[in-house]
This record gives sequence, structure tokens and C-alpha cells, in this order.
Amino acid sequence: MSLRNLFALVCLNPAALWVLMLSATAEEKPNIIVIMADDMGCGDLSCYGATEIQTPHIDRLAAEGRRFTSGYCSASTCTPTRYSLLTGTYAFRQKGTGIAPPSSPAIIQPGTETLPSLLQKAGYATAVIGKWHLGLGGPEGPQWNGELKPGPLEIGFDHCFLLPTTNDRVPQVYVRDHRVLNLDPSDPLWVGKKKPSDDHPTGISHRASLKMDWSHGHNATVHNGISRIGFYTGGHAARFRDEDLADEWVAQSVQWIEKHRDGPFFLFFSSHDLHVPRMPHERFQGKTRLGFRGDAIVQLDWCVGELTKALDRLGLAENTLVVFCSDNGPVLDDGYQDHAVEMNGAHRAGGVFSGGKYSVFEGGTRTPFITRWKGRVAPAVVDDAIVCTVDFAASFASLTGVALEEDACLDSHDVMGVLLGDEGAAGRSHLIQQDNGRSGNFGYRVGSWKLQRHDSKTARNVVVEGKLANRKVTRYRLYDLEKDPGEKSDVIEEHPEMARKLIQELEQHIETGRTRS
Ligand code: NG6
Ligand code: CA
Repeated sequence: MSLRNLFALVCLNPAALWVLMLSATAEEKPNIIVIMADDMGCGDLSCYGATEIQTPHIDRLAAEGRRFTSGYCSASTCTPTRYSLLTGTYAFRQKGTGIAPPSSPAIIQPGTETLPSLLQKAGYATAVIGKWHLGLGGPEGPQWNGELKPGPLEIGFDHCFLLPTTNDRVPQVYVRDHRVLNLDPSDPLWVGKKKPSDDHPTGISHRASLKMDWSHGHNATVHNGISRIGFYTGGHAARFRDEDLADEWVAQSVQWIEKHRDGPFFLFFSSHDLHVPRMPHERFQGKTRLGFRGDAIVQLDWCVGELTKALDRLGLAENTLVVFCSDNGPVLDDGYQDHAVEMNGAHRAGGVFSGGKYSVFEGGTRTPFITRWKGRVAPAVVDDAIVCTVDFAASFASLTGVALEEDACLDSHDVMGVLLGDEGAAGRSHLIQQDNGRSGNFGYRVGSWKLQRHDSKTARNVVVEGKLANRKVTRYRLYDLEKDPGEKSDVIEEHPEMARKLIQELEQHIETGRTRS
């Protein structure tokens, strides 16, 4: 409608002004930046009560925004959480969504409605910068020397600048859009599961020369003095140094934000900190008393500071929703001898919660969760509503006025009102928490009740004296999180009716194939 027509309409019928204002508020199109930490727990940030470490930039997000104490990711490992974040569907519903190996084909098929494809429909420019870990390429896996397709660009992102899997998995190269960056065709990149030659240096044959030793797994190809999962050769001009990852992603992100400053844009800043191998830039090494795990937290905090500074400089802070979250809970020793256990001291990475990465205890999925949108989200509010990263798809779709198809985003709940702190808005009434893949182990939270279901009959990653332990447990356990947030006392015998109700509900949610109405 032209401005002149609009003016005439409002003069003739003042009620039209109100209708126009309502639709303007129903459809807000701020820029959106989702910053996802890797393996960060609820106790890893000073704004969540950490005392052994200071995270001023992330604390500033909390001081200027809304900090959730029941903010979750949907799984306690990376690939399923990221699958759910992008598709809005619980990963346990889909085969092949466990931790992806180095040569995994693309896990999310082109044609799937995703968070970025929804935002594209709303007119957003979309990018993912950082860790991917959702596979690349067709059924035969990634064509490292050719086109890496399908990938993010086939499911809704206009641009990507990626670490293909995790940095403890080969290869250490960036993927920009469809190709490995800086690849020299005369030195092709080969990636495989088997040792390519007898004299290929590995973490076993060259253990004494490593700059960081491994503790379990991670003993195959050596690059930058660190041995990894899997084997690779070639692609030398394309290889990066672990120490430079965070700087590169910040530079790439700031450049992309500048290019799209006229908005609206959606940036998924997918950090690798504090995943292993923890090898922060030299300027952060030794900055904390907690060893490289703590230094990696400080590095991530710096990244957040750089991104928010860029928003300030470009005058975008009041026009940008920033969400900070994590892909799973914390782990100390995840396969390298980086002294995370020995140097942990009084630090409690999971806060008051038990378990951590790989676990369906609260520590596996209850993670830092902060929203900030200056001028829109009230500052310095702490909220105990239940919200989850699987909800971004439905929530951002509702924010930007995009309708969800019936068969899309099956477990994504519209919690936008809660994320923005709107009066009367409610969080989730229930949440399913999973570990990795389709183990059949679940957490199910309803209000302050928490049911655990252990089909594998062991509870993975119960933390005992700072170390991971796999303990045998009964199939079902029940906890009252209000009295017992650490899930220490199973009260299933005292509350059989409640347990029966939750067991049935959980089964029903799994069987019906969706929880979005
Ligand atoms: C495990 C790795 C662990 C980590 C994890 C994935 C071993 C022994 N352990 O298999 O180090 O890479 O996979 O982490 O290899 S995640 O955060 O990406 O899910
Ligand atoms: Ca992770």
C-alpha cells in the first residue's frame, strides 16, 4: 500500500490505525543472532554463579536481558541438539542423528523446513558460522575436493563458513559455502577411517611429540601437535591452527553482519569453545586458574564481546535479538589430557545439577540460556520458565509472521512471548530430554517433576568426584527438582501415581510422533 493510500485509510477510519499497529507488533523482524556454546554447563558463567571465572561480556547480555534458569538444549550431545534446533523436531524421532563421524553425509535432507528456511521466507539473510557437525554431501559422504553438497545452503542458509564436524575429528579445514577454503588441487584432501599407510604418523606412533596428549580415543592423525579421531592426508594449504578458530569466526561474522546491516539477518554463531581439543589462542592461554577449559570459556566470552561491540558500533543493538545457549552440558575429561579435572578446584561446571554431557540428568541439557534485545526485552530479569533450543523454529516463525506447515517442526513450541518477557506468556508445560542418538534414555520434565527413563539400564555420565561414571540404575526414576535439583533422591516409591502419569505421557509423546499441537 502506498503512503498516500495508507494516510487516506487512517483519516477515513481511525480504527484502521489500531489494526495496523497490532499487525506491526504481531510481525517484528529484528535481526537474530543465536550464539551456541559447545559443552558449556550452567555453572560455567559468572552470571550463573561461577566464582572461579569471570565472563563479563556474557554477563552483560544477562544484565541487559533475560536469564533463564530452566533453559535447555534438547539433547546432551551435539549432533542431536543441533538437528533439533534447526528442524524443530526432537532428534530421537529420526535415525542417524547421533554424534556424526568425520565423513557423515548430510543429516538434514533438502526440502526439510528448518529454522533458517522459515526465516528466509520472512525475508532474512541467513548464515551459519562455526561448528556444523550435521554432515555434508550425499549418501556417499563429503566430496572433500569437489562440491560439498547438500549442506547448510540446501536447507535454508544463504552462506556458511564452517568447521565440518568437531575439531577433535578430522579434517582441520574450513568449508566456505560449497567448498573447502584454500584447497590446492595439486594436494588433494583425503579423509578416511583406516590408516592410509604404515608410516602415517598417529597419536600412538608419535605420542611423545604431541603438544597435548590424549586420554581416550583421539589417537589417529596428528595435526598441529594434536592427534584426532579419524585419518587424513593432503590439503595442507587449507589447514588451520586450532588456536585461530575463534578469531576467524569472529572476523567472518563481523564482516557478514556489516554486509547485511540493513537487515533483517539471522546469524547462527556456532562456537567450538569449550569442546576438546581445548586449544585457545595464545593470548587466552593461562588466563584462568582452570587450565585450557577455563581459558576456552574466557575466549568464548571475548567472542561474545566482539559480536556485541559490532552491534553497538553499527547501531544495531536495539534492532537485534541475541540468544546465548549451549549444545549440551559440561564434561571435564573428554579425551585429552588438558588438566580440566586436576585444575577444576572449586569450580562446578554443571552448577547444582548432576550429570553432564551424554546424560539425561539435568546437567546434560539444562544449560545457560539468555535473551537480549535492547529496548524490547526488559533488562536484568531472571526467569524460571521452561524453554528449549528446539523451540527457536516455532518461536522465531511466530515473531516474524511465518506460518508453520502442519508437518514441520513437530516438537517446536512457540515460547516467543517468554523469550521476550511479555506479560502473561507461559513457557513449556513439558520437555523431553534425550542423550545421544536413539538410546531410549530420556528425561521428562513437567513442572518441578522429573522422570528419568533408562532403557540402556545405565545412567551415562553421572559425575563422581569430577569424573564420568556409568552406573547401573533402575529403568524409571522420579525426582522433585524443587526440593532436589541435583537428582539425588529417587522418590518413585513415594509417588507411584505421579510416576505412572509421567511414564504414560512420555510414551504417548514418543509414539504420537509430535508434541506440537
Ligand atoms: C565422543 C568423543 C568426544 C566428543 C564427542 C562428541 C571419544 C573417546 N570421545 O565420541 O571427545 O568428540 O564424541 O562431542 O572419541 S559433541 O559435543 O560433538 O557431541
Ligand atoms: Ca557439544
